[in-house]
Amino acid sequence: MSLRNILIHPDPRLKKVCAPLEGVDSAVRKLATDMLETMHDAPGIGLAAPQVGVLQRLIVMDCAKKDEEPSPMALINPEVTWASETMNTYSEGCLSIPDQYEDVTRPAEVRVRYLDVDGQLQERAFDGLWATCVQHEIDHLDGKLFIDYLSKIKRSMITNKMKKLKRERARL
Ligand code: GNR
Ligand code: NI
Repeated sequence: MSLRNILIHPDPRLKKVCAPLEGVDSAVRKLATDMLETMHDAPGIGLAAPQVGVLQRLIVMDCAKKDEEPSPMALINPEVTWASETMNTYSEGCLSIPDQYEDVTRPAEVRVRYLDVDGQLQERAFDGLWATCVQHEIDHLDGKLFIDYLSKIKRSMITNKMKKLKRERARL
């Protein structure tokens, strides 16, 4: 297990459309394990491979509440196959945009098809925080961040804050 460095917005790698994985091998399983460890350490409830600089379609999540059993998941080449018409608004954050939270409205329920770490095709329904999180993570694979749902003015304010944060971190 090893922690990976999380990229901070703005970074050109966070804007790329990621490539599908051709199969599931030990390198993919190692990446998934490292990403889960990095996500828990952050701490966060989800993480997408491009956030650690890997431009491949892999996401990890664990949206279990503190009083629930942990339920870590890794999803390879995830695709939304159905989205509810009912929408849900959540105050979203992102490990690549630290300490910034804004309301985002998305479908309340989705079905997602993906490969698990054993290379088995799976399809699962997500609701509540899980539904928000899986859509936020799949957006990362298409180079999309939650701030892309905000007004231009809010987005540029947040981007400027992140540029400042990166300058300060670089000076240390
Ligand atoms: O840790 C995270 N929390 C979160 C809260 C509301 C909606 C989405 C998220 S995902 C985020 C981790 C992250 O940046 N994943 O890409
Ligand atoms: Ni994110």
